[in-house]
Amino acid sequence: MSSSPRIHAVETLLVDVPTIRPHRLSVATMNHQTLVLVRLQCSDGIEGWGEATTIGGLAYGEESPESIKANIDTYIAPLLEGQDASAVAQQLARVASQVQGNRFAKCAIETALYDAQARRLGVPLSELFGGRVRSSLPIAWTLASGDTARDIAEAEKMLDLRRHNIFKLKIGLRAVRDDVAHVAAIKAALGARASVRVDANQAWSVTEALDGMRGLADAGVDMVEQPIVAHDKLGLKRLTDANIIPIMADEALHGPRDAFEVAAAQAADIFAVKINQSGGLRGAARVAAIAEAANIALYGGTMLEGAVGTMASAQLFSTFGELAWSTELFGPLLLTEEILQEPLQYRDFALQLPTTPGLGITLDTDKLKRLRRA
Ligand code: MUC
Ligand code: MG
Repeated sequence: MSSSPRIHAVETLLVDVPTIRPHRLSVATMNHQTLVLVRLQCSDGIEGWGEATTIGGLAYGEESPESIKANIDTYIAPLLEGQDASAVAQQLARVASQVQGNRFAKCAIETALYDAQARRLGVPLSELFGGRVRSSLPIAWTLASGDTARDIAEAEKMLDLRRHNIFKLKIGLRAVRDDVAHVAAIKAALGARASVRVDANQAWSVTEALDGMRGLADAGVDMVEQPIVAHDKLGLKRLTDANIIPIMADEALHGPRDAFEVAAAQAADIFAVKINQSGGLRGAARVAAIAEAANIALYGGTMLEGAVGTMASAQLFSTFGELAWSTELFGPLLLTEEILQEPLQYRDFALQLPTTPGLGITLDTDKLKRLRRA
């Protein structure tokens, strides 16, 4: 009788990768992304990888890359080392019982455990979440240079390459009127060739949002993401009820509890499902299930993860029956360094899903050695 595989070691790496251009959000301008990678080594020789990212240090969420690493190293890894690697749910319950909050750190750990287990079973990770209903995922690109002409040129390039025909514009740094003019100029240039959406990352008041939404709807924009502060769910409901343009909840959703509250109030038309923000793959699956039950449409969101978190998200999103608003799993394309032996396959406006076991990717460990923080 073979004994169960044990978790030998949980290692965390901070990897700083420059972006291809400054990425301007209302909360931060990113010139690099920090990947928190988790490498889980097991007694049967199987390895699992997980990842957490956030945006702009502590500008976007309550966990920083450094806090994620410190909390995994100090509190989570000791709970897992020596435990049965194949009993994933038990290990996650152990972590949940001892660690409050820390959703991003938990996501990285959960991904690594499921990656290892799926590799052990010889199946793609999506099989552990019910199996995939699609083999590729449409991918939006975020235009966030802050410059209208540069954004139009970037969008035209993406259309020519057949890489993206859905564009999300980051707004909220300028006056509402100026933002609307910027977005309207881009939509006018792209016309029916592209879907244009905006993300204000909580920058507006309810009044500003109502004003902005009217201008954006008139300009032919398809949806507005998280226009107001995350905790104001009644405000979000007011915007949704105004029925001017579809409203998507992003930062308002920190896992299933928030999803239930927003869904019960019918405070959004669309949910951006994010694995990090939901506290992991299972949390994200529950957010999606709540949305489906409430007849709220789904969008596969990103925390601008690198290849590991992007593929973890893709494996999960491939199991969603309905994904009406597509996904934005473009994170690795925003980075200047490739950390995989074989890059992810983006073509025909979609990310192609691998069929190999686990996440379906192989890390370039020599490259990681060079890029990781000392
Ligand atoms: C967000 O708020 O959606 C997603 C795309 C992007 O550029 O930033 C992220 C975060
Ligand atoms: Mg967003």
